[in-house]
Amino acid sequence: MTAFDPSQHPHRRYNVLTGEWLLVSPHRALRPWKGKVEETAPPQRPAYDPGCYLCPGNRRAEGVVNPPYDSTYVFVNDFRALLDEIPTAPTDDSPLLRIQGTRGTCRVICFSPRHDLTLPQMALTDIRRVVDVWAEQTAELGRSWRWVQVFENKGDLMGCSNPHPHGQVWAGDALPNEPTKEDAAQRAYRERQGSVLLLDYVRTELARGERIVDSNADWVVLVPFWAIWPYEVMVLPREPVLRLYDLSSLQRDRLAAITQRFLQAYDALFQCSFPYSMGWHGAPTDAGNYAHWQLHAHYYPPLLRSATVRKFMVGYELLAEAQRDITPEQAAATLRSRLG
Ligand code: H2U
Ligand code: ZN
Repeated sequence: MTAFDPSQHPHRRYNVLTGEWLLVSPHRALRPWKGKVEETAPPQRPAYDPGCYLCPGNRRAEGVVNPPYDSTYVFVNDFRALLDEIPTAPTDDSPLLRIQGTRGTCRVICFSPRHDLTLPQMALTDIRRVVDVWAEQTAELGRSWRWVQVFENKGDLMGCSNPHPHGQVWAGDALPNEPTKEDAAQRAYRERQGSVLLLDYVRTELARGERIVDSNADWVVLVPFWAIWPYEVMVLPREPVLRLYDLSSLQRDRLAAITQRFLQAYDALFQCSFPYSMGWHGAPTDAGNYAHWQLHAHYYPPLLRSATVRKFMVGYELLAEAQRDITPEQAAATLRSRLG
């Protein structure tokens, strides 16, 4: 038997942020594919679409008319998943049937008045404006709500309902599952090691180099050691930052720049507008002590080997644990080769 090689032999990797394991099966990457082939989106869209509910001046589904906005535009989601006010929820007697009332709000963030653009196609100053809106929304909603989730679903593969460039922000009084796991892991690490988990992680990755996609004076883009999705990346500051609104003007400029660069590399990967779900995780916005936190973004793209072949989270993933074929190191090398 030959020596163990993580680029060839099945193994498990530990996600230090969530405490979950991942199965890596690099030898499977070359298996034949006779499964679902996704349609590719029509390449050209008009700069203005009279039928789009996000374009300036258009009427939305519930009758509200968008203003003639010329940069970003934020509005309260007409079909929000969380409401500011609800009656007090009853507690159930059974410990097996736990329920809690929850309050919050949801907004939609239009990134641009231009219907035909995506984030990486926008001018750098306009991407920078989106960074400011992410920060402003987190600051404003964070005054009322414990968790503010900024996110974007891009592409119909990720269930995005409209190609007009936009993201969302949901804010609520509960700490949802993913940040709860990250909070516990970062807190435990800080208690054990006396340092911040994700700062130590970035330093480790910069020293190793093999999973780094790109970096600049303030930011690192990497494929995490424990990435589940084929071309998943994390965006991390080099210095301690708790929340989006703590970023300096220069850090925001450099975030816009590195985001534009790696999103263009995403698009170049399979010559398509690369779909993903992304979102920001920063310290919760209640009065707790969150010195163990470090701001970061996750990008979860579904595509595996072309614009039309996606990864499904099914079978073993749903019933046992997540699994990937190409290694995070291979994915990082491929993304690096697509940087402009
Ligand atoms: P996606 O980012 O998943 O496409 O969702 C867009 C949101 O826009 C979705 O949450 C909202 C939907 O509720 N929306 C409105 O608020 N008004 C509309 O007129 C249509 C869609
Ligand atoms: Zn539009």
